[in-house]
Amino acid sequence: MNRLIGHIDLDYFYAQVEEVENPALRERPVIVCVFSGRTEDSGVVSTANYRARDFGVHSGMPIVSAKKRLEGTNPAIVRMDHEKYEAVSARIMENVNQLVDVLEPTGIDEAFFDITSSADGDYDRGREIAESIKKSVFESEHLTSSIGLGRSKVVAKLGSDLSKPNGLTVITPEKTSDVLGPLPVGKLYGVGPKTSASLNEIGIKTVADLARADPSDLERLFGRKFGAYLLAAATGTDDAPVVAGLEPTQFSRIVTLKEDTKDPHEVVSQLAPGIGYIEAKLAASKMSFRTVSAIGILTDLSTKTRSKTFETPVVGVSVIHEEATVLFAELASSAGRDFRRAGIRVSGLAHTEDQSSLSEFVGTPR
Ligand code: DGT
Ligand code: CA
Ligand code: CA
Repeated sequence: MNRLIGHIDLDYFYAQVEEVENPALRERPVIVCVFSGRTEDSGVVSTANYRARDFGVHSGMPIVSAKKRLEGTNPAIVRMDHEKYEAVSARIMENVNQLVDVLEPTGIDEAFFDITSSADGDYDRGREIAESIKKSVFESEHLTSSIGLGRSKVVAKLGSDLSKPNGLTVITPEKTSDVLGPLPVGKLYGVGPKTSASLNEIGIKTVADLARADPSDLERLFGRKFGAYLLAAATGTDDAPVVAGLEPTQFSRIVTLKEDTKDPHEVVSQLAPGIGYIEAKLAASKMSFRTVSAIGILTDLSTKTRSKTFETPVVGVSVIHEEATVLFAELASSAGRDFRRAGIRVSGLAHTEDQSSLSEFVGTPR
């Protein structure tokens, strides 16, 4: 199956958080500053909104220089409040974690995610999921973000950068070399100014140049491991997995049906391997679930979902088979169309070990 790896990066993060808190700032250049305290203005710009960037202000610039560039523009100079941004970041990560298969936060305002399974390997479906992530972050925190979607972490990261701000770049496997090829090598994740300069010296300027480089040349210059990485990065074939940084909150599987159908028994029988996959995930992570959802993607490509939530956590999947048939029958009668794709999701996950320790705890007199 095609891998669908995403990278989300929040736009001008600290400054945007300040704008959300104080919307009047949107009309002005905003610089978020780290004051060193030596003199009134000593310190650096942590980040700036895009209005301030138009005047050449950027992260890491001395506050004095930024102020000079912004003379006469009525700039807002805001003191950095790291705890505030951490709190917003934590809420966003929790939120996005619920919309993807696996989330790997890699910084205060960015994370990789894997949606291969939720999207059933399909890039149109992947685009919809990415749009729903952007929408959810905007609706919950009023922040815009940029997302890249592609076959590898390197491609995804590059994509989020290409679309900034408030963008979505979907780079399908077929388009990968066309999109990456013309870019300078320095755009690749893990290729810093030093590596870039060494590559340029041997005539490798673009990603396309790097993709056709002689592997033994790269190995000689950069060592076996990094040499191989560079080649994989340039061809979009790096297979580094997205490693869960947050507990999963759901497991899901969506399949494309062999034929469009309304028959719930047929749908569930084709979903059997998917339910097996969910069973394996639950067992491997020792988790129970509370909610089963049936997801139907109809012939007009609209998505309908129906869920059942149990009073107590459920271990094992026999109940999924039973409930799925009921839920798909309900979906079919209300939808009026055939299903083209169908999926199962379990959510409300909890560690089964926590439950046993909880019941022991409850049984202990206090
Ligand atoms: P973007 O992603 O280009 O729209 O803008 P930012 O501001 O989100 O940039 P990013 O993603 O590189 O960094 C995320 C946050 O990290 C940023 O809002 C502030 C902080 N940050 C980035 N670079 C620096 C720096 O050089 N110094 C300090 N103190 N903080 C920084
Ligand atoms: Ca950012
Ligand atoms: Ca970032």
